[in-house]
Amino acid sequence: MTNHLATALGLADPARHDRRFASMEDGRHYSYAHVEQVSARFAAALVALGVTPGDRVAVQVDKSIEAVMLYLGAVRAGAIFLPLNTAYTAAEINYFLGDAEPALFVCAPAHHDALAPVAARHNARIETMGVWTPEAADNGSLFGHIPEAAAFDDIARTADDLAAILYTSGTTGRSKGAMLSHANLASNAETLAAHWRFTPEDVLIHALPIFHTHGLFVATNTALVAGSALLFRTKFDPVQTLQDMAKATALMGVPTFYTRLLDQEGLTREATNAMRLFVSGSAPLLAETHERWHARTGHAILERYGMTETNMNTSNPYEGVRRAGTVGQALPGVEVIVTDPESGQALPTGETGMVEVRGPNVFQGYWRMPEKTAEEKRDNGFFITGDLGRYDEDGYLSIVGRAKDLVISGGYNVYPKEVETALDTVEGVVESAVIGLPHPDFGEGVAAVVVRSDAALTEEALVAAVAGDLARYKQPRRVFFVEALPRNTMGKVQKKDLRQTYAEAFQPEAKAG
Ligand code: MLC
Ligand code: AMP
Repeated sequence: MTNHLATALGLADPARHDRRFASMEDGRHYSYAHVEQVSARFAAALVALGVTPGDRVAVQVDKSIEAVMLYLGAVRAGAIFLPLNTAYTAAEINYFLGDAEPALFVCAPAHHDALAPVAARHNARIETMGVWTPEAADNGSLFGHIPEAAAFDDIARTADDLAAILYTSGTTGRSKGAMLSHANLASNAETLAAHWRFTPEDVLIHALPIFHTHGLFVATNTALVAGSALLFRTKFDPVQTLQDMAKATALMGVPTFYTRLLDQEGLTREATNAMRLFVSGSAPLLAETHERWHARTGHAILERYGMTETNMNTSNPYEGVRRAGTVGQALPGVEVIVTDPESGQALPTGETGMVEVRGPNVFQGYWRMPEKTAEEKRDNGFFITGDLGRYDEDGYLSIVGRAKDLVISGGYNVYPKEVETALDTVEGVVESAVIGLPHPDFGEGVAAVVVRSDAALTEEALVAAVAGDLARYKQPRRVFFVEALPRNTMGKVQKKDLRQTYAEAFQPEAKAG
C-alpha cells in the first residue's frame, strides 16, 4: 500500500528530479530531488519526535520553503497537517490546540515563549521553526531533529485517511476543523492541474499564504501534481509580482492582488506577455476588475469558486469564454446544484438558491462536531455551502450572496459572531453587530455597530480591548456607536439595514463618523 497523497503529488517520481521546483527571493533554487529528500527528512524528524499516524501536527510559522517541506513531511509520515494563520493570537491558538489536541505544535521562534504554556496546557510538544540556516539547527529548533539521511519509507495511507485539518470559523463563533482526506486533496489537485493545463513548463508566482486552501492546496498541490515550478514569495508585493511576470506563466491570487496590481503603472500587455493564466478566487472578483484587467493586459482573469470544506468546486473554462462576475461551471467530477433552501429541491436555471456541492473534493466532516457535520451535509452527500447562487442558460454559476453571516476581507474569512462575542465582553458595551462593508482594497472591510453604556468608550479603546483575542484582520476597521440596533418584530438585528446605512464608510471620500 502507498501513501495516497504523496503518490498523487509525484514526490517519489525520479523522472522529475532534475527539474526546478521553487526559486526563492534570495536567488536560491530548490529542485524536485530536493523536495523528495528534504520532505523525507522532515518526515523522519516527525517520527523521531513521536508523531504517529493520525496524530495532528499543528503549525503556525512564517511562510518559507521549509514550511512547505514540513507539510509534505507530515503527509509522508501519515500525520494530519494542521496549518494556522500567522495572524492568530495566543487566545485563538489556545482554542485550536485544545480542540485538535495535536501531538506536536510548531511555531515561529519569536512566539515560543508566549505559546509554550499554551502548548503545555494541551499536552502538545512544542518546537520552533524559522527560516533555515546552519546555525538554526543548533538553536533548539525543529531543524535540530532533522536527520542527515534522506531515505524515508512513506507511511501507507489510504484515500480515506485524513491528510489535513483546516479550521474555518463557524456561524456560532466557534471555529470548526474541516477534515480533509488524502483523496479530497489529491483529486482536486489532479482536476485543477488538468483543467488549467499545468505542465512542467509552467512557472507559478506563489505569493499567497500557505496556511489556507488557496496557497497550500490550490497553488502548491496543483504545481506539484503537474511538476511545475514556483516563484516562491514570502508575501504578496505588487511591484515584485509585476517583475516576476517576465519569468513566470501563471499567477493565483485573491481579488486584492488584482486590484493592487491594477494600481501599478507598469501593468501592461508587454509586462504580462509571458503569462498564460491569471486565476482569482477566495472572494468575489468584481466584474469591473475583470474588465479593467482585460483592457490593460489583454488577459481574461479565470475566476473559480471554492471553500475550505470542498477545495475547488467550479471554474471558468480554460478554453472558451471566461465570464466576468461568474465563477464558471462545475469542475469535472464535481456536482454543483442550486436548491431551494427550505426543501433542498434543485431549482430551475435562472433562479437563485443555495449552492450545494457533491464530489470527491467534499470533506469528511467537522473534527469532533458530528452535529455540525449533519447540519451542513445532506444524507445524499451534498454539502450545503451557505453561498447563494444562480445558473445562467449557458451553465455559468454566479455567487450572488451568502446565506451565512460571513465577511470576506482580502480573502480572509471573518465570522461576525466571533467578533461580536469579543466586543460584547468589553466593559461599557451593551451589544454589537458586526458587518462587512464595501472596501476598495479588501473587497469587504469589517465594521462594528455598537450600543455602549459608557459614553466615554472610544473606537480606539474598544479595538484595543479585543486585540488580544482577535487576529488583526478580524478586528473592526470602523466602529459606529448607536443608541439601539435596528431589529425586526422577531427581535432579529437587521444587518441589511446597517449595511445600507454605513455602505460608504470605507469609500475614499467618506468622512470619519
Ligand atoms: C492584512 N491585513 C488585513 C488583511 N491582510 N486586514 C484585513 N483583511 C486582510 N485580508 C492587515 C494587516 O494586519 C495590517 O494591519 C493592515 O491590514 C495592512 O496590511 P498590508 O501590508 O496592506 O497587508 P498585506 O500583508 O499586504 O496583506 C494583504 C493581502 C493578504 C491581501 C496580501 O491579506 C493576503 O495574502 N490575503 C490572502 C488570503 C488568502 O490566502 N485567502 C485564501 C483563503 S482559502 P495594521 O495593523 O497595519 O492595520 C479560501 C478558499 C478559496 O478562501 O476559495 O480559496
Ligand atoms: P473559506 O471558508 O475561507 O474556505 O471561504 C470560502 C468562501 O469564500 C465561500 O463559501 C465563498 O463564500 C467565498 N468564495 C470563494 N471563492 C469565491 C468566488 N470566486 N466568488 C465569490 N465567493 C467566493
